Amino acid sequence: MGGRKSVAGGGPATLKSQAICVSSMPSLIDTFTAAGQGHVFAHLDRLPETARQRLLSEAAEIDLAEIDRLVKSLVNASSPATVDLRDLTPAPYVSRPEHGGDRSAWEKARAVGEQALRAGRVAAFTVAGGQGTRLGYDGPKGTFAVTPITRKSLFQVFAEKIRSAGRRYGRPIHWFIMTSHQNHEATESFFKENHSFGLDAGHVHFFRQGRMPAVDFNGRILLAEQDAIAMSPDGHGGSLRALERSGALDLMKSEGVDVISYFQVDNPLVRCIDPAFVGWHLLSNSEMSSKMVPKAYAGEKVGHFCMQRGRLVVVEYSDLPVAMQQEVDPGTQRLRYLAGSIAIHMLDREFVRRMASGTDTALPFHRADKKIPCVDAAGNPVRPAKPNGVKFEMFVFDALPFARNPVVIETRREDDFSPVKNAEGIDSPKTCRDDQLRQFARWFKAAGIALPVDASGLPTFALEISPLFADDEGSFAAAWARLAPKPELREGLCLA
Ligand code: UD2
Repeated sequence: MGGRKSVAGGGPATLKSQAICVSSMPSLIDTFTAAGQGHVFAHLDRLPETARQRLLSEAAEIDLAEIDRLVKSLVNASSPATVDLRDLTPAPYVSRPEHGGDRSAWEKARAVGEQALRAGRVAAFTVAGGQGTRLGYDGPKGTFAVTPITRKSLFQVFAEKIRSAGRRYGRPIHWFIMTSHQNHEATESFFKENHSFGLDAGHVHFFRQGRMPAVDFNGRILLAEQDAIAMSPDGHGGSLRALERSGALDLMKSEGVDVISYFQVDNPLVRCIDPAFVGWHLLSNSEMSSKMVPKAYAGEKVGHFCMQRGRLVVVEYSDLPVAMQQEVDPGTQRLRYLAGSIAIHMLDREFVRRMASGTDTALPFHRADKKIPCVDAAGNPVRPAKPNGVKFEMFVFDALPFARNPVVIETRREDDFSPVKNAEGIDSPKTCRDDQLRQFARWFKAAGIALPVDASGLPTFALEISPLFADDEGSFAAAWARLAPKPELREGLCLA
């Protein structure tokens, strides 16, 4: 197949980094000064040459016109732009068969998805640029160990699911991984050390997402150090322009890939490759499709799928008034805004290109007030105790209103969603481990073997099933049936 970009020596493939052109120093400084951001170079004269170059190259990354626009609309405005909550109604979605959905339509979708997979049209895409601050884990989040017995990392779980799907459909699946400046090298090294977890390294592609400078509450760009701008990742919405800028879309095109299966790095339960989802996306002639789960409780921290003046939108939990989050539908007696977004999407390749071009289709930026370590005008470090500035981020779900025929399908939470976000409590390593164990027990049960479980379905002993052994109920039943002799069902059982 033509056009593959892999690193010589069989290492994982790195796509283009964002092209940075350091313009001549005086003109860059003049431009910043004219934009009221000249203080960025206040310490330049005192810096050694390498530090000067570093600062200049960071400055050259910044689109000053964009920052000016964001400062005017989100920071300085007397009433900063807020999320538009007018005319919202709950979005329709395709129900699962067990909730009244049309079983034959689901079967057809699955068949269409499988055909696309056999034709090599689908790539996996993980957004892994986030910082894992809430988890308190120092390192790329994808390297965090999650499985109950063998302590596989998130990345390894995804790799094995992708390998397994590639085997099943007779076509190796390309996997694109978006990193950030903070974790790019560490992520690549992790894959190299682990030989890409058995995947062909030429099918694993890394690229960095873009960055945005943070500003203070007067719109002045903050310096992290005398020689460094306070830059942070531009949000998972930045993935659309990073896919384009890195050459990933061109690579997909040359490989015949036109469907991108998008998921977050924090969710090991995700069905990285779900034929029915691919099928619904293709049958709907959709440019962007999403999975929903019925919210577990009113205040669950997920986005809400809504319709707004004929367009599909996601309103984040932090933006939807509590009264609306709690509203009950009198007909069904369920939450009115029931459809929760779990950040699993299917994207059409050329839709991503259109969104990335930014003409008429730019994703909005959101403002996040944060405590941002920085240096003051004299160059002394400041470690703020309360928010001292603003970061700008894009959200991928803001692309939905621009998409043709977006479709939302229901999925089973227990088979698609158990993220690791917090060190303890909800969405923690413990809840995620238990959810994996419950899934294994359900697969055994469906194959006719009752493991001892508690009232919540949690097995009384820990075990593990590799995605290479089975990745759903059906494949488990088949793999278990082939197994001879059968292993003893006991603590520590690993099926690989
Ligand atoms: C996200 C969704 C929420 C729900 C939830 C499900 C937003 C704003 N909210 O909440 O509606 O769907 O997920 O789990 O998205 N990331 C990057 N680069 C960045 C920022 C984030 O790659 O600049 C990745 C990050 O590595 C992670 C994902 O995006 O995989 C989610 O980021 P988050 O943890 O900030 O999102 P969260 O949990 O607030």
